[in-house]
Amino acid sequence: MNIAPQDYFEKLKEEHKRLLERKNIPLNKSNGIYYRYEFPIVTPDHIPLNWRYDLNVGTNPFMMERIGFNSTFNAGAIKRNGAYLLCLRVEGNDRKSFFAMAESPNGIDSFRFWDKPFVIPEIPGNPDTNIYDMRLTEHEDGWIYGIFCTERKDPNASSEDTSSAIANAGIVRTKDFKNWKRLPDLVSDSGQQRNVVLHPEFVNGKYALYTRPQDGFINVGSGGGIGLGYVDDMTNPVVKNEKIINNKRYHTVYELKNGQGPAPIKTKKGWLHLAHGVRKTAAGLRYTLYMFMTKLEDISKVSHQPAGHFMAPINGERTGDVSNVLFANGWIADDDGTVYIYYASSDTRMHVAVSTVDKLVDYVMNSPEDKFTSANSVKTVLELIEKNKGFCIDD
Ligand code: M1P
Repeated sequence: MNIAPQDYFEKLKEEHKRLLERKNIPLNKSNGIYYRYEFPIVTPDHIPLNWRYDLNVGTNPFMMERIGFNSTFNAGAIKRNGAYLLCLRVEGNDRKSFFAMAESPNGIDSFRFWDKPFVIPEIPGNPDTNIYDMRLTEHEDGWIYGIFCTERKDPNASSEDTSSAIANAGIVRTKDFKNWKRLPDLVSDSGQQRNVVLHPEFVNGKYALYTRPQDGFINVGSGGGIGLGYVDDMTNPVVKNEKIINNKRYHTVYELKNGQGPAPIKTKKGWLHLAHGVRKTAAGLRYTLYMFMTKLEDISKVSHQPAGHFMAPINGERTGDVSNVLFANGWIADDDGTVYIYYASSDTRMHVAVSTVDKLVDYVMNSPEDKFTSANSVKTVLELIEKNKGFCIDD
C-alpha cells in the first residue's frame, strides 16, 4: 500500500484512539461466581505510539515501528484516588520485560498507559536480566510494596548452557508510584523463588510473605507449594520459618506447581486467596486459577479450598505466546464489595472478570472440596442430586 508516512501515522492514531475508547461488554454467560468481559482490557496495541514509533519523518521516512512489543500481561493491581491501576508486565520483542502503569476510571475499560514506563533501580553490581510479575501490596506500615521476579543467568551454568537462570524476588517500595526505592533481594533457604507476595498486615509484629521455593528455574522439584515465611525488616529481607501452607498434589490442577496470585483479600470469614496451579499435559503445561481461604486468626491454616479450577482459559484466551495459560497477580476489592479480577491469558494480554466479596466467600466456603478419587467425585455429584430431590427442573 502506497501511503504517505504522515497519513499513515494519522491512521494509526485514529485506530489507537478507537481502541482506547472502546467500551467493554459483560458476557451473558456466567457461572454465577463471576462474569467475564468481551474484550481484553490491555494488549500490546494499547501501548502509546510514541513508545513504538520514531515520529520524525526525517529519521523514520517509512514510519516503521522501531520498537516492537510482544505482550502486556501479569499485572499487579491497586486502586488510588478513584482510579484502577494496573502495573503491567510489558514484554518487548527482545523478550525483556519491564513495568508500566495503565489506568482506568472504571476498572473494565478505557485503560491508558501513563506517559512513561517505570525505571526500577538495579542492585549495584548485580543487574537484573529480566524483571516481571509485580505484586502490589499496600502494607499497614504505610508503604506500597512491589515484589517481582528478578531473573539472572545461572553463574554455575556451563559455557554451552545459555538458558539456565536463577529466579529470585526483587523488592521495591513507593508512596507515590514515581519514586521507587529498591530494597535488597529476598534471602531465603531455597535456591530460587518466584511468586513471592507480601501479606498486607503485620503478623505478630513481622512482615509475612507468601513464597514459592523451587529447585530449578522452571521445575520446582522437591520444593514448591505456596509457602509462608516471616521477615523482621524489609530493608534486610531474610525469610525465616518458611513453611508450605498449600502444597502441590498428585492429580489436581496444581499437581506440578502452584503460586500465590495477588495479596489476599480480608473478609469477615477469612482471607480470600487467588492462586495459579499448573499441570503437565501432552500439549504442554496448563495454568489455571484456583482459590482457597485461610483463617483470620492463623494465616498459615487453609480453612476452605474448592475442588479444581476457579478459572481456566476459554476461547481466544487459550492461545498466545505461551498457550493454555491463565495467570493472575492483581485484583481490586472495591468499598461496595465488587471484586475486579485481573487475569492474563496465554502470557499475551490482560482481561477482567467481575465478582463480589460475598460471592467469592460463598464460592470458597460452599463449593465441594477435592476428595482426590473418581469414586469420591461421583459421590459428591450424587449427594447434590439427592439434595435437589423435589426441586422441579425442566427436561
Ligand atoms: O508461562 C506461564 C508463567 O510461568 C511462570 O510462572 P510459574 O513460576 O508459576 O511457573 C512465570 O514466568 C509467569 O510469568 C508466566 O506467566
